[in-house]
Parts: sequence; C-alpha cells; structure tokens
Amino acid sequence: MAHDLSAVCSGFTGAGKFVSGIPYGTGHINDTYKVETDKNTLIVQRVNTSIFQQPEELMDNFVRVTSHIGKKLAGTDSADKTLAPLFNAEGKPFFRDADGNFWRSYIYVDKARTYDIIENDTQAFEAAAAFGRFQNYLADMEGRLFETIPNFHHTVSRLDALKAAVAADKVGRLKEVSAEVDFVMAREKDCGVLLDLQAKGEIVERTTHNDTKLNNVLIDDATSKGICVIDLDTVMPGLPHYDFGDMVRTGTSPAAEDETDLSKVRMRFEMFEALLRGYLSAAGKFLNPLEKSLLPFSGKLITLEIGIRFLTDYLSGDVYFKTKRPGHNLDRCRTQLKLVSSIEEQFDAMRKLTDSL
Ligand code: ADP
Ligand code: GN1
Ligand code: MG
Repeated sequence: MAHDLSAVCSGFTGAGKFVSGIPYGTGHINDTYKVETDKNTLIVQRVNTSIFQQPEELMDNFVRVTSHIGKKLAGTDSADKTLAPLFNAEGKPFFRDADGNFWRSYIYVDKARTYDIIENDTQAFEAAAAFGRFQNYLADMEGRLFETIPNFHHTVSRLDALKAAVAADKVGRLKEVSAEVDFVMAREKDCGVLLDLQAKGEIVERTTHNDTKLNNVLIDDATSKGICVIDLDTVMPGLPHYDFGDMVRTGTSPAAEDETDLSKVRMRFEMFEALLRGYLSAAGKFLNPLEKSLLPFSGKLITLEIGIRFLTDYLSGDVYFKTKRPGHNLDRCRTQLKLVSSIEEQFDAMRKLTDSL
C-alpha cells in the first residue's frame, strides 16, 4: 500500500513541506523511507504495530535512550551521535495518520552509511566498538525500560514456539524441514545456558540494543568509525551477549542472510577477532570474567536463535518476517544453521582468543 508521506510530514512539527520520498533500507519489520522536505532530510518510519503492540511505550524508550546519550555526548569531542526524533503538535514523538498507522521520524545522518555485509575487519572493529559504547552510555540510565517485545531473546521460549509450530504443521511444510528441525533439537541444551546463569545471578541484566545487526550502525564515510547506533525498537533490558551474539551472526559471514549457496556461508575468524577486540574496547569496562568468557558462545546461541525464528516462521506460513520469494524464510534459516556449524568448528580457537584478551 502506498503511504501518504506528505500527510505524515505535516504531522511532525518542524519537518518541513514534503518534497520526495523513497523506500529505504532492508529491514524485515518496519517500513522505512528516506524523505526530502523543503527543510530537512528525514528518515520516516511506519512502525509495525502488530509486532510492536505498545508503540507509545516503544517511543517512550526511544526518547529516554536518545536523550540520555545526547546528554552524555554534549560538550565532549566524541564523534558519536544519537538519533534525534521529531515531535507532533502535542509534543509526542510519533504521529498517527488517518488510517491509524503509527509513524515516527528523525533527522537523517549524512555522510555515513550502513553495510548489510561488512567489507573489512576495520568496519567490523568499529561497528562493534560503537555497539559497545552504546551499552556503556546506557549503563547508568535510571529506571528500567519497557520490554517492547517480551521474552525477545528468551531462547527457550523461541524453541518452544518452534516445537509448537512443528506440532501444528499449519501449512504442511514440516516434511521439507526435518533436517533443520533435527539440527536445532540436537542443540536444545544450548538454549537455556545464559538464562540459567542469569537466574543464578552470575551474569547480569543491563540495557541492551537486542538487534545489533551490523546494518544497524552508521559508519562514517570519511573516518570509517561507527558513529550512530540506529534501529532502537528493541532497546530494553537484556544481556550484553544478545548484542555481541548478533554481531557475530551478521558480521562474520561473507554471504547474505538469505544466500542460497550455502558453500558461501562461513564464520570468518578474522572478522570474529575484529568484532571481539572492537566490542571489548568499550565493553571490557563492565563485563565480569564469566560474561566475557561467554562471548563466543553468544555468537553460536544468537545465530541458532534467529535460525529457530526463521524456521518457526516458515512452518507458520511466513507471518512475521517480510519475505520477497517463496522459501525465503527457509533460505534464511539454512544460512543461520550453516553458520552455527561453522562457529562450532572454530569454537575452541574462538574461546582461546577470548581468554587471551
Ligand atoms: P529497519 O527496522 O527497517 O531495519 P532502520 O531503522 O534500521 O529500519 O533503518 C533502515 C535503514 O535506513 C538503515 O539500515 C540505514 O541505512 C538507514 N537509516 C536509518 N536511520 C538513519 C539515519 N538517521 N540517518 C541515515 N540513515 C539512516
Ligand atoms: C528483524 O527489523 P530488522 O530487520 O532489523 C528482527 C530481528 C532479527 C532480524 C533478522 C523486531 O530485524 O530480531 O534478528 O530481523 N527484528 C524484530 O535479520 O523481530
Ligand atoms: Mg535496521
């Protein structure tokens, strides 16, 4: 459905008059546009409210997080930026259009870009350092954020959802995916490892990003530094491992998340090393020794978890992630499981390196 971006712009104070807009980015959930007005270049997003069911709470988190980071950065010589939301006439950071769609907007950050596939280890280091600084900035934020999606990284619940989808076999696809289901079930005991340690108090809940795909950090064109963490919908209480794990998932393979030639999918050790060094350059300050030692495992766990989610969605008839072709979620699931195997093959070396830093 085409959206009336002109009406959306007029809903935000100071946005300016709509000139043009194009669909932007490769996200699986929201609808994102890059919009030119007579005053500004903006990112304008329609939030998927069937997935984010409390969008006002989400935007409350957004404002708290960006203003907290903004205050920290003010007056420093840091190159870091934070997203700057626009507000409607009532001073709220969102706009509801005539059809009930929920919109938000923020200023486009110029001379920087995101990468779906990381090109070199400098980018991996800098992106991971930016996510580490992001966690660090939020470490002293008061209060607890809303959980925009409850149990988002509760891997045991994600596995339970897969089991339910297998039992229901709603669209008759189970026969195609027995190898994938077996692969996941053979790793069932991995799913609860972090949750058990958290329940025992050995690893600690913090405010984390929870969707640290490498394309959720803007890399400065001139300096190659990670300068702005974006896509803040799932910033909420979590474990730092969820963030590091998703960096390993999205930053180490040279292949796209939906690559169909699985021979191209692998965990590149040099990228893992760059992510680890970059992340620890900022997060080394607050991780305890056990938390640090679990970083390689988090890469395996989160890759498995997202594989489980793609498989569940495939079995459920593709109801969650946006898809562009038949079998898209199954292709995505297969790359994740291939990456899990590749991580397992190199796991000892990943741990040795982590212990040595
Ligand atoms: P999605 O939920 O669709 O992934 P994102 O918030 O990540 O949405 O935005 C999609 C893409 O738009 C990003 O990958 C990035 O390339 C670009 N983008 C988002 N926000 C900005 C911004 N403030 N400045 C410049 N580019 C941005
Ligand atoms: C979704 O919105 P996007 O594309 O950044 C998903 C993440 C998954 C990711 C897989 C709210 O992220 O959890 O890791 O796809 N976001 C949500 O690529 O479910
Ligand atoms: Mg994104």
